[in-house]
Amino acid sequence: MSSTRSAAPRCAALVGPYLSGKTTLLESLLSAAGAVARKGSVQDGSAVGLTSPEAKARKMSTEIAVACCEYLGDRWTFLDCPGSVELGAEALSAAMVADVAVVVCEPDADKAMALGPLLKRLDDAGIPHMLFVNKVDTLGQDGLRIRDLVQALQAVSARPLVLREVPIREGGGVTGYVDLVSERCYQYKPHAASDQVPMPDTVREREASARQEMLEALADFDDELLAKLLDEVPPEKAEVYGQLRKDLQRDLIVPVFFGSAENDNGIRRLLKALRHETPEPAAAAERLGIAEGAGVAAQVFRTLHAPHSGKLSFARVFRGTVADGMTLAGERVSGLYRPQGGEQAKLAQAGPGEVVALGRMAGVGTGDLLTDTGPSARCPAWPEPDAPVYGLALQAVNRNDEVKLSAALQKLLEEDPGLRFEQNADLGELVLWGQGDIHLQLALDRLRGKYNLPVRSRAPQVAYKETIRKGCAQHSRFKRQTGGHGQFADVHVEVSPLPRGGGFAFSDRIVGGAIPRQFIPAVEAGLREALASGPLGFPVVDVAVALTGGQFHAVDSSEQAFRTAGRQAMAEALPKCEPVLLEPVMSVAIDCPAECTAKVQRLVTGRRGQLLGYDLRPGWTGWDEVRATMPQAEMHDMILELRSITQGVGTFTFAFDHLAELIGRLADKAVSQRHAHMAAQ
Ligand SMILES: Nc1nc2c(ncn2[C@@H]2O[C@H](COP(=O)(O)OP(=O)(O)O)[C@@H](O)[C@H]2O)c(=O)[nH]1
Ligand SMILES: [Mg+2]
Repeated sequence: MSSTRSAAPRCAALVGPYLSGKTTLLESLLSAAGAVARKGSVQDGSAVGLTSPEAKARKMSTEIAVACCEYLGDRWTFLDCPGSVELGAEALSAAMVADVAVVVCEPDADKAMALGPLLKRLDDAGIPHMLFVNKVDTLGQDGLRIRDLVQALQAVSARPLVLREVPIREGGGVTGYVDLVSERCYQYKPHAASDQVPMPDTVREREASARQEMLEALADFDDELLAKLLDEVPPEKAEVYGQLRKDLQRDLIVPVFFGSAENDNGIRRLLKALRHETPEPAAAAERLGIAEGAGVAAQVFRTLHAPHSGKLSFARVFRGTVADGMTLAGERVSGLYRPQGGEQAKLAQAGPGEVVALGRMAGVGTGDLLTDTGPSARCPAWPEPDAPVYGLALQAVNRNDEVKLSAALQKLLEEDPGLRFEQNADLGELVLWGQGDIHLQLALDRLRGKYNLPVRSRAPQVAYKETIRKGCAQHSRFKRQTGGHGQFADVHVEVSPLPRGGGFAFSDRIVGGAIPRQFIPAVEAGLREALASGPLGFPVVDVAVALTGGQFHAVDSSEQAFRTAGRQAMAEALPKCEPVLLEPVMSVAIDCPAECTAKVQRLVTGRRGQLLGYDLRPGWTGWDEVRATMPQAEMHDMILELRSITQGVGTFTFAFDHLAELIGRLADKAVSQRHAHMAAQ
């Protein structure tokens, strides 16, 4: 099939759940292609896919790793992606620029649900993808049948899954496979290419029915093939390959392969399928909205601040030739590299299809399309980061690192657009937001490791407020005699509660000049100052104050004195007005697979939430959206529980809704924590 040979290097992203074996698969692919002499391992941190100190320390992928190889004369770039749901944005970025995504999964039907959101994202973006069921070495003789797994996975895929090979199972488990197009039969050999063997009689029937299913799936998208099947005319192999290629390219079908990355089984089969069926880079370019034409176009999919080389923008070239020193997006390319795992080899130039790292492009960000004719422009198809669901309050261990901290956070945000930070002035807190604890701990590790900035983190404070339940009249006098002239101000106020959301209202009911006009704004300012921290220690809201009377002294009264009197009046009045704590309540929409809806509802009520109802999640088949209101105090670690009851796929969005009175044990606890916090300041 030389017609499928491509001069331009093609690119496959390895995506799928954490621990499914992507990094091991990369190692196996590189080893089958002869690009590594000896297979590295995840356990000892020697795998090519573990590039950063954080990844090596955790023995898990924490960012996209790039690795190139050549197989049967074709050049390939593999992008090994993190599998953690918290780092999903990174995986999607890689898939965006790839020609095909290989979704790696485990042979476990109970874990099928975990693949749903990833498959949907790939479909939404129109990214061709195939499934690789890894770890078939763990299937015993009576273990799960691949066809049952495919059926379970079909429930979470909008596109038909098309089995491309059937397993041969003998003795202990899967020992080989029959390729359903060539109908050749292969026997696995440990860490080596499989041997072709005669087809055992035991699989003949299964092979024929699986092949028929495959052809019928293809015929759904091609009338000519359908006509042949109806007439029982066997299609040519070349035609079948052609259909497979065409349907994969248009993301109409999801071919399914299997094997064992650990034992290097099924790897050459996968490589050959990639070779024959992966679309040309032009298809990805079209998907990204890159028009054909002259000039350079490269799409940035990752940004890294590397300790030695400085900022690196990882990009795939789709048009023209990128050269070191040229001007791209109005900036000079200062260093052009071919990434290979954690290493960068210097390059003079790179052409269409290649994945490169561009040095020191200060104004360029992930998602930008770079051309040699204008400024960088964000790719319109580029996915927006998911809304954050987990926050941690940060504090530099060394106080004088505060300025360095915000500069380093800016860099982290450039590397990871899914992070946000928020300066909460009321609470004096810097809160880092992201997708979960792994995501944020990773950011903190980078602050410590790369920027030498040790930081402490804790759960963010809840923005409690307080108000009053009843009113009172208050007379306060401020009088001081110090040496020369003294200070004097006397005020009568009436304090009363306002409805929720009322804020603060001041009215002036002074008659007959009991307090001269010019001092009244000072009284109001003093009253307002006292609202910053009420008797419970929180900002006071929903209070009205009327200034009803007072006295002044011709010499000793001043704006300052009336301001102090106002503040004092408020401080003295509030404790008499039955202060009560108000807690922020959020409106929340929780998305989950429908089989988890009941559990999610229990999660909501278990966290003092009020269920408002649930509906189908718009645009998602088999998913619900549960609507509720929930106290902010209950939401800090909610994502952890939500993930644990939804195989990691549940998610939510939230927004402030209202303040609600909080009394009893929880209120007492919040107040005593606040007082302890204030005492420690
Ligand atoms: N039995 C078996 N284990 C595997 C296979 N592939 C990977 N593993 C193991 O699964 C674990 C996770 O592998 P890794 O490649 O890091 O998964 P990733 O998170 O998808 O990158 C490691 O302990 C691997 O040794 C396989 O084919 N068979
Ligand atoms: Mg990995």
